[in-house]
Amino acid sequence: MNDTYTPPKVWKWEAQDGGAFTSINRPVAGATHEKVLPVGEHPLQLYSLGTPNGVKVTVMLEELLALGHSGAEYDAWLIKIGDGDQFGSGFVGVNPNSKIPALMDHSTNPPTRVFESGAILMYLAEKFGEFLPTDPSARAECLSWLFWQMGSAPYLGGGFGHFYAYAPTKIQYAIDRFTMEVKRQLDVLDRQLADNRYLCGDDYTIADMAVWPWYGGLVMGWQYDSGEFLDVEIYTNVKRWADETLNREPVRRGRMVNRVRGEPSGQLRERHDAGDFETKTQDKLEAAD
Ligand SMILES: N[C@@H](CCC(=O)N[C@@H](CS)C(=O)NCC(=O)O)C(=O)O
Repeated sequence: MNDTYTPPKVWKWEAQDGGAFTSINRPVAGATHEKVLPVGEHPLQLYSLGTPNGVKVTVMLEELLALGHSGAEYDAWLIKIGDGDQFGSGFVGVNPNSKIPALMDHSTNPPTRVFESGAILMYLAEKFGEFLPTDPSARAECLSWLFWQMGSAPYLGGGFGHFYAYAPTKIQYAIDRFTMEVKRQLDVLDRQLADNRYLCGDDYTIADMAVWPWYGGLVMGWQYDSGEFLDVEIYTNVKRWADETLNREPVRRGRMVNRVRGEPSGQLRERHDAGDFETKTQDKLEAAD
């Protein structure tokens, strides 16, 4: 146990401890620099990065396009959060909270801004009438799981992931606390998915889109190199659902958009056209250089 720190009376923003993200963490909001956001030709302009929160939205857009909703065509611009792009004035205008994903819908007059991935999923679901049941009870169940994700994932990312993978020192108290909670959350999902094909029943919904990038990714062993530590193999129903979801073609496509890690052939850093999946992946761009 580290018991050498006594908090001062008033916390001050001083030298940081060298953990991941220290260069972008600040105790104040607002823009740090002037930067106008680019706007492409499609009605929907997404400013994002291929993290679990970003993937939720690109999967939704690819699912809508796969159903034939041409109004869901979008430009996906890359926001490099490690470089502080989220603090540019244009981005802050779309999301005052300075976090990806952020969406502008230019098909409305005036254009509509939407931030928070759960709000973006709901906005798109209502706009296109897909992936969110209209029956009040089924809708309540779907929104319950959607908001479960919004409330739970910060314990996974900001709690477990931060202290297990990113913090400069391993603090057993913090790792124990958040591991306990993440395993409890996985058990919540495992029990729900024991009796349901998808989170809210037989149909794939925005709840699955929100939960899968975080908890599906965890049981796939993609998050924090923590699969063995969390013994993810025991959550067999979550694994079955995660595999089935990954087999959806729009999910595979959505995962590639704004992705900057992994195989170059799986990275479509910016997407402006459906054809970009064939011609603009990172392997092809690098070969053309
Ligand atoms: N609750 C937000 C969380 C968004 C979020 O945490 N985004 C992270 C990347 S996954 C981010 O932009 N971080 C940049 C920063 O904190 O400065 C949502 O679901 O949209």
